[in-house]
Amino acid sequence: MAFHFHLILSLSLLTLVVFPSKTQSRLTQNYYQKTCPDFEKIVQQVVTDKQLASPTTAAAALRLFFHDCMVEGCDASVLIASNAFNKAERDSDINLSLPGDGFEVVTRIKTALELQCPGIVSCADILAAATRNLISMVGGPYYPVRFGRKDGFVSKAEAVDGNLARSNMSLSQIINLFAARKLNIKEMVALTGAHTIGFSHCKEFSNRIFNFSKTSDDYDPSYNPKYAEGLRRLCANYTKDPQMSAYNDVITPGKFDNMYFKNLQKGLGLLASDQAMAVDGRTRPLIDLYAANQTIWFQDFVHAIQKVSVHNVKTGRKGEVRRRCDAFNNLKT
Ligand code: HEM
Ligand SMILES: *[C@@H]1O[C@H](CO)[C@@H](O)[C@H](O)[C@H]1NC(C)=O
Ligand SMILES: *[C@@H]1O[C@H](CO)[C@@H](O)[C@H](O)[C@H]1NC(C)=O
Ligand SMILES: *[C@@H]1O[C@H](CO)[C@@H](O)[C@H](O)[C@H]1NC(C)=O
Ligand SMILES: *[C@@H]1O[C@H](CO)[C@@H](O)[C@H](O)[C@H]1NC(C)=O
Ligand SMILES: CC(=O)N[C@H]1CO[C@H](CO)[C@@H](O)[C@@H]1O
Repeated sequence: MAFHFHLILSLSLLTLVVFPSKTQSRLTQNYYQKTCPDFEKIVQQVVTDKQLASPTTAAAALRLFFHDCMVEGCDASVLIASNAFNKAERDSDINLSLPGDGFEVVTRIKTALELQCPGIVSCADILAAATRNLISMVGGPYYPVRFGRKDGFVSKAEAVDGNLARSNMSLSQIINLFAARKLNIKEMVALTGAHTIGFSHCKEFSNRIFNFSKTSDDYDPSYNPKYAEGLRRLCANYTKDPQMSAYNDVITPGKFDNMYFKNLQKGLGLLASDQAMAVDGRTRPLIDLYAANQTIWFQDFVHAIQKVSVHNVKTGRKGEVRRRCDAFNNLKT
């Protein structure tokens, strides 16, 4: 009897020891149920108002969230503002194009939540929740998100380079970057379907539309000719006006649908990195699959974005709940 009891005790101790070491297991869907019961309601209200007033918000938040998770994990490190002592992530060269709407929607949600349940909800959870709600608001799938992320203590501009894909990288380089985050080729393609919304600045694809072959002022022949001509007109003044941008998905720019993949099949992929996926044998079958069946893409996108959204999250004392999303609580850095 005593022996039996002892065995059960050590078994349960074993489970106690084994499971909590997986940080992710501490995230739960109802994390704020007792401490901030209106959390999801407030997120939804603010997000709806903001998206209706500024339809560019959904794409802005999604890109911001992805960038946050790829550098230091999903810990709101991308939201920290630089100061005299620290050049933060968001001021790295690649982040200069991160749009203000993404930051602003998080700030608004944080302000509303601090009135209702001060010091409870992390900025990292706000960004994860807002992104999920915005994706579904523009036509994408709604998926469960687990909460309990803490905000990180580190945000360095120099940590960004090499962790995020650039449109001028080769497909192999991009595949390796995703692989370094344990994201395989299928997950990479499914995630990049995010380019079904939002836009890109002309300089991100100007080399494809002006002087492509260096010997004459032509465009990348993998573009659909009418599309290339349109882009050349749109971006004619881009060096004088660096804000000039084009929709990532020229057919249904504001809708989260599988048009991005159908576009790639027709030479309507905006970035060189987009078009490369339609040509390369490692990715083309997936482009064709997702172009043919949006349901399958949604399933794969949900799997992949859920994986991204728990990437390297901080829990317990490895992070804090920031009072404001753009500054560490302890201002000494
Ligand atoms: C495959 C590698 C990827 C490359 C090379 C890439 C590159 C880019 C570039 C250059 C832009 C335009 C930025 C600008 O000019 O403002 C952009 C926009 C965007 N990217 Fe990606 N991206 C990649 C994957 C992803 C992934 C995985 C996601 C999300 C899951 C994502 C979400 C977005 C969104 C939503 C926009 C539009 C932002 C807006 O309209 O404000 N991208 N991307
Ligand atoms: C891509 O462009 C960036 C910035 O324009 C440049 O610094 C980098 O060297 C380029 N990378 C490749 C692989 O060509
Ligand atoms: C393309 O090349 C021509 C001459 O080779 C030059 O005059 C022109 O400025 C170039 N255009 C761009 C956008 O670089
Ligand atoms: C480019 O600039 C010229 C002269 O400043 C102007 O006439 C033209 O409308 C501009 N084009 C675009 C697409 O903004
Ligand atoms: C898409 O795939 C789903 C799941 O495999 C299947 O049930 C559905 O019939 C497919 N739809 C089309 C249009 O092929
Ligand atoms: C959105 C955002 O914070 N953008 C910043 C990017 O970097 C420039 C230059 O450092 C800042 O002025 C922007 O505020």
